Amino acid sequence: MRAELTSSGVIADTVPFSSAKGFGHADLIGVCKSLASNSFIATENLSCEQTHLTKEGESAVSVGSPEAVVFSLVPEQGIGQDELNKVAGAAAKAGLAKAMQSKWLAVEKVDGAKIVKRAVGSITDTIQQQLKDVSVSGSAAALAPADLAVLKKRGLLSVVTVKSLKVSKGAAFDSWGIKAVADLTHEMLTKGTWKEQVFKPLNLEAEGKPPTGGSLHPLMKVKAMFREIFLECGFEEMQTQQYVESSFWNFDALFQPQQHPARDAHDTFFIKTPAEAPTVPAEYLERVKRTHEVGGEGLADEFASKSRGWRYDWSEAESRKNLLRTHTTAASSRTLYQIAEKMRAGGEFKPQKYFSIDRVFRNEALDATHLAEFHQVEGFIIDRNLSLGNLMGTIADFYRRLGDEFADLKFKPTYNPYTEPSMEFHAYHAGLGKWVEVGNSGVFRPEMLRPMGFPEDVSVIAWGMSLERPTMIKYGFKNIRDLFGHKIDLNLVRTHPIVRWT
Ligand code: FB9
Repeated sequence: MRAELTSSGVIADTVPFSSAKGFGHADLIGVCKSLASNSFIATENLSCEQTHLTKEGESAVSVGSPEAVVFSLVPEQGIGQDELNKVAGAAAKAGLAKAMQSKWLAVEKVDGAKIVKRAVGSITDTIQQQLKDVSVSGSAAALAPADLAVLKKRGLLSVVTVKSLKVSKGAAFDSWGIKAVADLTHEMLTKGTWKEQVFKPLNLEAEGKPPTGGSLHPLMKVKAMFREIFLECGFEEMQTQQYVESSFWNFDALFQPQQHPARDAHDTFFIKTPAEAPTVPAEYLERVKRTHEVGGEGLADEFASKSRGWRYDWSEAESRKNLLRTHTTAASSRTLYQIAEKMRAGGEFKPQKYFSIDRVFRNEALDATHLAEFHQVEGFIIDRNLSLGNLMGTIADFYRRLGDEFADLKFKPTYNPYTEPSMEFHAYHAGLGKWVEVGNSGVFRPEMLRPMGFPEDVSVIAWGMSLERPTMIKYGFKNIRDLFGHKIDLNLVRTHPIVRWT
C-alpha cells in the first residue's frame, strides 16, 4: 500500500486493489483503519451497489427461465399436467404459472383430464437474455427499473451494497511506521527523543468531555440566578436554614395579630413536638405584647409607635407555638432585631440590604401550581426616610436585571398585615400574552420596627415573590409536580439548560 501510494498517490478503491493484490477485502479494511488511526493514510468512505446472479439466476442463464424450460417440454399434441410436473421437476410450479401468465401455454380438460398445450408456436426468453446481459456486464445498470425489480422479486439476482475505501496519503505518511503519540512526556524532554518523535495533530475541534458529577435542579438554577442579581445589587444573604420557627418571629414580631386567619391551622402547619419554642428576650417580648395590645401607650419613647395597637389580650403561649415558617419574612424579622440590638448597643447605624431565598410552608389547598411548600424570594432595605418611590425603583431595577419581560411593571395597592402601604406588582408576559402578578411588597409597619428599637426615621422597604412560578413559566412546566417533588424526571436536572430571562 505504501508503495502504491508513493507511486500513484492514491488507491481509488480498495475492492479492485485487494483483488489485484490477492488480499481479502475485509482484512485490507482492518489494516486501513489501523493505518488511518496513526495518520499514515487518509481514507474516504465509498459505497456502491453490486449486482450478483443467484443460483437460480445462474441456472436460468444456462438452461433458460423456468417458463421457457416448461414450454420446451410441451409437445405439439400437448401433455397431461401431472406428467409435465414430473418431467419439469423444480421448474414445473413457477414455470407453468409464468408460461400461462405469458399465454405461452394453456390447460384444457379432455375426458376429465388436464392437458397442457402450446398457445403459441415459439417464445422469446427475455428473462434469460436479461440475466445473460447482467452476467456479462457485471452490472444491472442497463436494466429498466421494472425489469430489475422483477428479477430481484423472482430471486434470480441480488443487489448488494459494497462498502470500500478510497485511500490517500495521510498527514504522517512521510513518517510511515513511526507511531505518532499524543503526549509530550518528561522523559522525551530530558532524553531529547522528542526531536525524532512524531506527534498526533491536535484536534482543536474536539469537544470537551461532558462534565460528570451533579447538576443543579432548574429551581436551584433560577435560585442561583436570583441570588447573583441580589449580590450584584449589594444585598447580603440572610441566615434562613431554620424551617421550624416560633409564631413569635413568624407572626407577632411582624405585628400580625394572634386572631389573624393566616395564623389558623388551615393555613399554617403547627408542630406537635416540640410544640413550644424557647422564649425570646423578655424585654422585647414585653414591648411586642404591649404594641399588639395598646400600640405605643406606656412604652418608653424609644420604642413607642403612634399606634393604638390591635386592642386584644396578647398571649405569650400563642406566640410560643412552633410552626413551619409560612414566609421567609420570619428570617427578616430576626435579622432586623439583630440590627436593632447592635444599633442600641452603640453600633453605628448604616443602610443595609438583605435577601433570602428559601423554602416556606403553607397548609393550603393543593393544585397543579400549588404545593404545601414553595420557595420564597424576599429582599429588604433598611435606611432612614425610605419612601414608596424607593421601593418601586428598587423593584423595577431588580426585575429589569431579570429580563425584558419585566421591563414594564405595574404597581397596585393591596393589603398586608405587616406592611403599610403595600403594593402588588405585575408584569406583562409576552409569552403568555397577559399581565402576570409577579410579587408583593410594602413598607414594614412602625409597630414592627419601633418595639425592636429602631428610631422613627428608620424605615424598611421589602418585597417578595416565589421561585416556582417564574421557573415553571420559563421552563414551560404546566404542573408543579413535574418540577418539584418525588415524581420528577431527574434526567431533566441534567438536560435543562440554564434558563435565559431575556
Ligand atoms: O411569584 C409570583 N409570581 C410570579 C413571579 C415571577 C414570574 O416570572 C415569570 C417569568 C415571567 C411570574 C410570576 N407571585 C408570588 C405572585 C403569584 O404567583 C401568587 O399567586 C403566588 N404568590 C405566592 C404566595 O402564595 C401563597 C407568589 C408567592 C409570594 C407572594 C408574596 C410574597 C412572596 C411570595 C411576599 C412578600 C412580601 C411582601 C412584603 C414584604 C416582604 C415580603
